[in-house]
Amino acid sequence: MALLDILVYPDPRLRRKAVPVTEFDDDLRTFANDMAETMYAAPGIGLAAIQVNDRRRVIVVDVSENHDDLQILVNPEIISSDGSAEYEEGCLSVPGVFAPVSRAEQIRVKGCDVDGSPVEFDADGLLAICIQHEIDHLNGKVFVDYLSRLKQDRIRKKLVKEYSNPAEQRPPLEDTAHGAPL
Ligand code: GNR
Ligand code: NI
Repeated sequence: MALLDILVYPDPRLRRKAVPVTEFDDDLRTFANDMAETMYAAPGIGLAAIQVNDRRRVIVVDVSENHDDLQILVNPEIISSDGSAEYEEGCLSVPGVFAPVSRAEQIRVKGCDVDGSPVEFDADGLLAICIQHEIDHLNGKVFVDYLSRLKQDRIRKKLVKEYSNPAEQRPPLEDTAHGAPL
């Protein structure tokens, strides 16, 4: 088990599009378990691989109070959605920032488990919000993208200052072992 470093907005690596998983091997299982450990330690209710600088389409979610309802979803997709609901969102990659975001209220999710077996289920409530938030990450999207430009500018400035991570000081983009070229 290992804790992974979480990228902080506006790190450009959060903008990369994740690639479908094709190899359901021990490395994937270890990585997914490390993601879950990282999510629980943060603590958070979800985590997308892109946030820990890995390009695979993998998310982990657990919206339970007792941390006993972990779901690891590989290549997740929303195949239908209904209604809309607003919720005060936060993100481990945007620490200390919370803002209302409107999303679908109910979704049907399709994907695989960590062994590559197909899964399909309905989600609503916080689970539906969290899965939409995580799939956004896999597509290079962060919840602040739904806010006004003014709010985005304020958040960017605050986090650049707090985490002193202006683009010039960061290492160049590099591909992870499983990342496809940009
Ligand atoms: O821990 C998290 N809480 C949260 C609260 C409201 C809406 C979405 C989330 S997901 C977030 C963890 C995270 O950043 N996942 O990408
Ligand atoms: Ni997030």
